[in-house]
Amino acid sequence: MVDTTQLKNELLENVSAAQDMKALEDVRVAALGKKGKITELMKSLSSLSVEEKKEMGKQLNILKTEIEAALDKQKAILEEKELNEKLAHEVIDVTLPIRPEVQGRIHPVSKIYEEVVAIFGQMGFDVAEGPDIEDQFHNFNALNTPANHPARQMQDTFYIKNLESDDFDDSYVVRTQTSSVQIRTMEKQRPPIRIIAPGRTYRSDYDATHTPMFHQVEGLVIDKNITMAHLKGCLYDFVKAFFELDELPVRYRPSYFPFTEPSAEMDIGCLKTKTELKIGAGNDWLEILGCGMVHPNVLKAGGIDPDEYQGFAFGVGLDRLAMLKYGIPDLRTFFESDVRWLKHYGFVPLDESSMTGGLSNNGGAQR
Ligand code: 2NM
Repeated sequence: MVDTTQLKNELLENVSAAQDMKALEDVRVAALGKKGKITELMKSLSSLSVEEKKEMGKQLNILKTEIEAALDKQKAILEEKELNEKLAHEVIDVTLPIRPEVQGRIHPVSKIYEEVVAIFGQMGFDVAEGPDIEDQFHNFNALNTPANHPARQMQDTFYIKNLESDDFDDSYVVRTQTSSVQIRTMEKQRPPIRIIAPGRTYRSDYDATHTPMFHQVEGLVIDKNITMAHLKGCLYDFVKAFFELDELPVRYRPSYFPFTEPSAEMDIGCLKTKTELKIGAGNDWLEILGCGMVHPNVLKAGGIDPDEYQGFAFGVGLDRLAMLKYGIPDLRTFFESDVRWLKHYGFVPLDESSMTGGLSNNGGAQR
């Protein structure tokens, strides 16, 4: 019978001497591979007596387990070493000066975001934010969107399983609109309320004008004696400021949203030719946003008495505004991170959007 102690010490030494993955693999093969030392010993068991076979087999199994454990431990050490070396190599010095040929640009959506915040900011609106992942109460129920409403069907909404519950009603969603932020604001703030909620929203949709993630701004005003006239005045001022026009024809068409009553869609006057879209002139109309008077059920869900307070709300797509204002034909290109696209459609940093200093910096002349 062979004494395995010496073999064990020898193998353990080899394991800890292995300084990279390749060397460690060689040690493993030499011990446990087809022709490895432990494997060979196991094969030789058949020539031993029954008693010896039992004793030796036991020793070899223990040895095998010990060597495997040592190999695993050394593997973890080497992996961490490799990762640290890689991280040290790939470190980026963010204080280095930029290379002029790769100067960063402001994405058109960020630009539009700044413009919209600047306009509503001057009208006295605060910016409110909320989570991208919402519970169904804030995304649907509180917005007067009952369980059987088409907007809740699987093809539109991305659901996220609640790990603490198998009940589908407890699933989370990635918000389909930012109205959930308005509900959260009503819950914690008493009227008067005047907020806009800009941010990312998500729906299962994909073509030239729809992407699964897109950007919205929704606005909410709640006070005593708020009427549709306030809504119209506010939104008229907004579109004129946004398109940087003194005159802009608008019209409202009746529409339906579960969270507003009455609901409307706002169109702006434009001229559509084969090659161009000119906003502010001509006999065509372009749909620009949805709006309405906040439904009493929504006020109630937010803890506000609809007999005492009224409100108006609106929602507008930031990506769509960017496409219209800066003439970008395909929405999908917004999210492809192509630096050539960004160089063409992006904006030079540091040109801030403000109502006094120029909203879009001469309609994009400084791109
Ligand atoms: C829209 C159109 C109409 C809206 C309603 C609310 C809330 F929370 F107050 F009920 N927020 N946003 C609204 C109303 C959104 O998007 C097209």
